[in-house]
This record gives sequence, C-alpha cells and structure tokens, in this order.
Amino acid sequence: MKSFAAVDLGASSGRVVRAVVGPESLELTEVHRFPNEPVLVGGTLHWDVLSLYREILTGLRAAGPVASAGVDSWAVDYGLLDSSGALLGNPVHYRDSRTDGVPDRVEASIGADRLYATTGLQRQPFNTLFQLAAALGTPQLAAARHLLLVPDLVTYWLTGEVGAELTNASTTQLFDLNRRRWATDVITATGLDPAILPPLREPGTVVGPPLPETGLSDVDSIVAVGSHDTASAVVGVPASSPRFAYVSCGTWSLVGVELDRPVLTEASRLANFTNEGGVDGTVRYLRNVMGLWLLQESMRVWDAHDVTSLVSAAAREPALAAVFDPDDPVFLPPGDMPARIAAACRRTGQPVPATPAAFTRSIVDSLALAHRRAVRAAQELSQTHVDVVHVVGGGARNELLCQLTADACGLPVLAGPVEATALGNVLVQARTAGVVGGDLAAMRTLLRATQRVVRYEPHGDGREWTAAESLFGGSRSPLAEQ
Ligand code: LRH
Repeated sequence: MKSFAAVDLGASSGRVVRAVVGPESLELTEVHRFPNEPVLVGGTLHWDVLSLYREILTGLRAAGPVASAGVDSWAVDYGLLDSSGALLGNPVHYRDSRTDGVPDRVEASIGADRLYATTGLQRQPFNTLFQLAAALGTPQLAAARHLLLVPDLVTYWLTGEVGAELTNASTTQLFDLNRRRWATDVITATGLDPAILPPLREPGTVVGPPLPETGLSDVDSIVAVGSHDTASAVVGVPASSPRFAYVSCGTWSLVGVELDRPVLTEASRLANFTNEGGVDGTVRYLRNVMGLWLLQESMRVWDAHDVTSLVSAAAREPALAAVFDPDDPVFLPPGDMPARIAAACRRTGQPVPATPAAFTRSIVDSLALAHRRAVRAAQELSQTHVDVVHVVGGGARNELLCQLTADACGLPVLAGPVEATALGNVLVQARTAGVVGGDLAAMRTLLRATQRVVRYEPHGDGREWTAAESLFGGSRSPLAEQ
C-alpha cells in the first residue's frame, strides 16, 4: 500500500485529498478544502491563482508523506510566462466577457467545419483558442514565452518543469485529437506563435520532485494525472461495462459516453458535442450542460446557504411546472440567474416560479431534461447504446436530481462516488507507482469494490418528459448557433 495526494481545483472550491491505495483497497481523506473566489479587477474577471497555490502548499503539507501528488482543475484557462519564467498577470476566468463576439470572428477566418475536423472541440466562447484570439495584440501575449494551463502552471511552480498534460490540452481547441499533438495550422492561422505551447505529457508521466522552495520534502514526486478535472472524473466512474453514459455533475454537468475514437460528423458539430482526449487514449464524447452553476448563482442572489433544505423543499413542488433550456448562453456569465430564468419562462409562456423552492425545482427539472437530451444525442451521434447512467461528482449527493435524471432518461442512475475526480487523479498516480495494475476497467473494478454507489430506478413511462422537451427545441445546441 502507498499514499498519494490529489489536488483538485474546482470553479468554486479546491481540495487536497490523501489516498491510501493497495491492489484491493482505496481510502480517501480530505485534508484541506479552500474557497476559490474569482476577483473582478480592471473590468476583467480573474482567478486568484497565487492564493490557490498557497492553499495547495498548505494542503500538500497536511497530506503527510506521499509517494506522489498530482494536480487537476477546470479546463481551458491558462497563465502566460515571460522569458524568465515569471507569470504575466493573473489567469483570466473563462466566464469573463472578453471573448464576446470572438468565436464568430475566428470561425469566419478559419472555418467552423475545419476547426471541428481538426480539433473535434465544441464551440464554447471560453475555449482557449478564443481567449487567445481576444488577447491578440496585448503586450502580455507579445511578451509570453510559455502558455501553461492552470494545472500545468501549478505543476511548474512545484517542480520548475514546463509541459502540457494531454487531456487538458485537448480542451483548448489548439490540439489535434486524431494526431494527439498541437494543431499547428490552427494555431498559426489564428495569428498565434506555436512556440508558446509546451511539449505534451501523457497522463501518468512523472514530472519530477518538488523544488526545495516548496518545503514539500514529504512528497517524493509530482505526477501528471488526467489534469482536466473531467478526464479524472471519467476515470473515476465505477462502470462495470462499456455500455454506460456519465454525468460528471458539479458546476457543470458533463454528459456523454467514452469512445475509442472521435465523432467528427456535421451532425455532431451542430449538436455541439465535444471530443476531448481522455486517459489511455480514450475520447470523452460529451456535451457541456450548464449544471449546478444555475443553482449556485441563484443561491448567491438569494443569500441562501443550505442547499439540502432548498432541494428538499423543491422535491415537494409540482413537477415540470416551468422548464427552460439550461444551455442557453444567457446563463453562462455570472449574474442574476432567477431573473434570467423568469425571463425564459415568460418568453415560452410558462408560469414564473414564485419562490426559491419553485425556482430550484425548475432548475432541477430543466437539468434532468438536459441530461436526457444529451444522453440520447450522445448515443445517436456516436451510434452506441447505453443501459445505465453514472452520476459522479457533487451532484451525486442531490437525490432529487439523480431520481429525475433516471426518470427523464428512462434508465437506472448509479450515483457516486462524489469524489470521482480525486479518485481518478490518484488512480493514475497509483498505476504509475505500480500499486494498481492494468487498464481503466481494472481501476473501475477497484472503485466498485471500495466506493459507495446508490442506485435510482426510473419511474413512469417518460411521456411528461417528452412533452416538456418540446420547449427545448430539439438536439441542436443554442451555443452552436450563437
Ligand atoms: C468542469 C470543466 C469542464 C469545462 C469547464 C470550463 O470543471 O473542466 O469540463 O468545459 O470546466
């Protein structure tokens, strides 16, 4: 048995988890949790990355002696280093408005179909490609020698080594998924210098020991894991066969299937399905559903803090009284979600929820509907068939959402583990250390033997969900048409 540490940075909080792993055992303990609060300054929304780094060091010291540590975080965002290795400004938050109008401009010059054929990536205004296109001509970008995605930036500070872990690189829209290398033609066509993109690393690569200045003498080495949080979360799905869909449910609901190769059809592009690089050469074929962000932002507006009692109250509200399409881009930036939801209900001639409980019900119903739409579209577009939906991440705790997802999909939901991302992170490290052997299926066998999973059977014949779905407008994505 050996111990490992996972650093998992989410959009609203970060955590450091210690895991003790053996061939037949896997135990997690959270040793440090800290808030991740973006800062609006000079009209731009930033991540406070140095305070995150300080908390990471605190957490890794608290983890005690470990064979290795690995870092994952949300995708797409990056820091720029100058020629001396200094960070050029705080990373900008993917929900910042600097990319407004940029996707249209970039696609007009490169071609949306060419971009999809090369990178396989969904159209999201926050893709790294669009963020960089928005920054073209700034002194910061001109001075940049290296671009490091957030987990790679943390890994650089810990080890002094520059690199780009592959699963997260695949979310940038600067990465050629078929060839598994940087998409140099897309990068140069955008006006960017390909030299700022560091050499790629496969998940499982040992990066090196922590630098003495970190004070982490108890950490033997830093290992590149599936550094895109969703890549680690999908490793952490305790599936028993390949016929599963997943909902990695937190700030976002990432809904899709695991494939051997990308789906690059026109129908897939128009449905805004993405092909992201997974651990062991897999493809995460999925759609971004707006997720519990809708509830988190609403709770901020209501100054509410108890999500459990809000969801219990929502469970007593009438079902499907008012639904809206969570993937509408109006819900992407921070702001007054209840007002935006009310406007969406008015627009579609539905009653406007009157209380936080009714709004919460409307959010959960709408997310379950969006899960159903994405699970169906993923199967149709990839010509696969699933017989179970795994819900992992914080959303697995939300009983109402899990039950309604089962009802809406007409499939059993297996909920848990809540800490799938941290588990996927440490499993890749444990394999590198030779503690667990084999492929993803072997790791998932260990997860099934050691982690708690709750089963929800689907209720009803799904007719009311079919009726409610008509308000959504089919399988095309509003983001693809923006
Ligand atoms: C989830 C996530 C998701 C990305 C988004 C930016 O945390 O990594 O997979 O699309 O953040």
